[in-house]
Amino acid sequence: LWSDIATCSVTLAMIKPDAVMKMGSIIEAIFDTGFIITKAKMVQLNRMEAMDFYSEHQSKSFFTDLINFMTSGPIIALEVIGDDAVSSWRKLLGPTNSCVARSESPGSIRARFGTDGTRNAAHGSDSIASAARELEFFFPSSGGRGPKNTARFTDC
Ligand code: RTP
Ligand code: MG
Repeated sequence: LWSDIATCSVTLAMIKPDAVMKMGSIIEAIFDTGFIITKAKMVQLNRMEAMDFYSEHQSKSFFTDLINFMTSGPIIALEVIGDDAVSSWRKLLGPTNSCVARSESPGSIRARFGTDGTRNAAHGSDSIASAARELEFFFPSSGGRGPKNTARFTDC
């Protein structure tokens, strides 16, 4: 049971536009590593939404490239739970740059499914506070229109 693992926690994983066609392999890697997916949503971000999500990077030289990339097609947002989810998901992701990932962490998601420093297949929250903000961004507690998500994973 997940309740036996004191550090069971939650993070926001995202499959980026370059890797949506490889979602099957990425989701398989998520389960093979022992995570559980508790929410999932495919959406295409508009520029305002992408700039809001990545607002911490607005002054960076790569910001425009990042926003162009992140709005170029649909993404898949995932709520992922597991043992120390924030850091263990980022470990599975590998280094930010997929070229670096292929030399330093060959089995990682970014090594296997990403292309370069921008097109790097997937995202992971970088702290527990970021995870809370990013999960609220994609899965607002108010819910919006449509069926309410009443699924409960009570063994975590
Ligand atoms: P992420 O937030 O997407 O999980 O990635 P990260 O923490 O590993 O890297 P971060 O520094 O937060 O950068 C966010 C995303 O911006 C793009 N990027 N491009 N060309 C560049 O130098 C560069 N640096 C970062 C990547 O898509 C990166 O994941
Ligand atoms: Mg980041």
